[in-house]
Amino acid sequence: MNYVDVAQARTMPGLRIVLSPGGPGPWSEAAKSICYVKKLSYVPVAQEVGGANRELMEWTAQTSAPAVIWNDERPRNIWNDQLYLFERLAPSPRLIPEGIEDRVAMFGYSNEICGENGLGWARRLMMFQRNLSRSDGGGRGRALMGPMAEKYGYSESAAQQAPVRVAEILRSLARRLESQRSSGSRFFIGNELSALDIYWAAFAAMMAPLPQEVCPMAPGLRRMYSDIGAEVAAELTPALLAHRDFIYREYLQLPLDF
Ligand SMILES: N[C@@H](CCC(=O)N[C@@H](CS)C(=O)NCC(=O)O)C(=O)O
Repeated sequence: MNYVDVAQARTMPGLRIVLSPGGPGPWSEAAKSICYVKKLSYVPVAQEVGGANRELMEWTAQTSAPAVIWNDERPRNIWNDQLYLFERLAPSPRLIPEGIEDRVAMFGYSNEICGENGLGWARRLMMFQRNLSRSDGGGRGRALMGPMAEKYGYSESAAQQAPVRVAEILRSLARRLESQRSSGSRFFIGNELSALDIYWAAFAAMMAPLPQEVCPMAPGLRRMYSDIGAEVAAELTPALLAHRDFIYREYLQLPLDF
């Protein structure tokens, strides 16, 4: 991935996406995957993971990735805003279902994965807890994790609750997939690919990263993503992982490149 820096990106027109380099950040990977499916080209811009990101703050009024900027329009910093923009710029293939019931379900489940207090959020709290409670103080990880833990709502009690939340969401996704399968669909919603399938595929990395050949990660990051505990492991069913594999195999780009 050839990143430009924020200062340079601000002078450019078109679609620019600020991404976290170095690993499969699930929100970033989902945005990249949606662009891939829609054949939307964009300029990748580097965020500094855990850093101050002052120029990004000036540009987008926040410091997380992904941030999506189209021409002079307001920056889109949240997954659903980003999805609406991508859908507008490239309506085909449609990733937001047309029928209202399907649309409500798609956004509801996607919010459970991507939204505040959702699966990605809660998994991250679990990672902070593991890291911050290490007997060696977490080493280099701690310098990175400390500021991020604060930014993303870490507290000991929130972290205690996190595996329960992750497990609950996985259970619900697995039930949905099973009922779709029994009515003859291979997708979470209706009979075609929606953004929900892509969100699931991207966020599954936070529990079971794809093999190193297609998802090259630093060993520490891979360990952190894979260290899910018994409660979450019990709900991460073979069917959920098979669905992740199906979506990557049929629709997305491998190997991943960050
Ligand atoms: N704002 C995004 C979520 C983005 C997000 O949480 N990004 C994290 C990914 S772990 C990030 O940028 N972390 C690195 C940092 O904050 O420096 C959304 O709601 O769609």
